[in-house]
Amino acid sequence: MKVNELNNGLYLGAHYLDHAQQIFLLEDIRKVLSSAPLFRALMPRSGRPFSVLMSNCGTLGWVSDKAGYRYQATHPVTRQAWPAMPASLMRIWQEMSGYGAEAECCLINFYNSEAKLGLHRDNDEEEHEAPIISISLGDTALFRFGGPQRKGPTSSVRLNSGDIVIMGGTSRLNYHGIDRIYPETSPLLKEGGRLNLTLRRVSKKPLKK
Ligand code: MD3
Ligand code: FE
Repeated sequence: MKVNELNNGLYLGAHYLDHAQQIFLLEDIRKVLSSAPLFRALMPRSGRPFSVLMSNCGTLGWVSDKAGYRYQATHPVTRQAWPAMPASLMRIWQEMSGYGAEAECCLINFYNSEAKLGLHRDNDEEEHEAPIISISLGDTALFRFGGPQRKGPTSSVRLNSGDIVIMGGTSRLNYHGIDRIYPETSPLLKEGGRLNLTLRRVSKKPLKK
């Protein structure tokens, strides 16, 4: 696999997962979603719904509602603990993060052909030393990334099914978003659309004794 540095600490590994690996991972994600269904999060204050549907697995999940953004241990609708992180995702984190502790959260984003995610930074984690790792499944997305300031210049790249993105170093807190989904560009999801998985460390590593 060739890994390309797009920006300081921002890496793209095209075709990280082959088709068979994508099918196995998708099976694991379907199991997660059968007990922790996708929900529609609301933006803080305005209460406007995200066009992206979300769920999580791991010990913590990212949620958003009128009260704000946060990580919490339970699904906002079912009130149950999030399903455990599948071994397939733990392996990817171990292989690619270079971080000496487990990921605590996998945020699952589902995009239908109309969904987008506006330019934002991921800053709700306590730990910024760990990278964020993204895996794309299904239809191709147009990913836009910039720098530490909202108004700075941006570049765009297409993310295809099976691609991995690693956001570490100085890119960890940079602005990014998804401008569009290209319908019918992947046969992986029968219903169409795109799943994005982001692996995250939320809390600081316990100090070594
Ligand atoms: C660059 N997700 O869930 S993943 C998100 O495709 C999110 O669903 C997008 O942004 C998606 O927060 C993009 C790639 C990504 C994730 C986090 C980053 C890129 C990043 C953090 C810093 C810089
Ligand atoms: Fe993000």
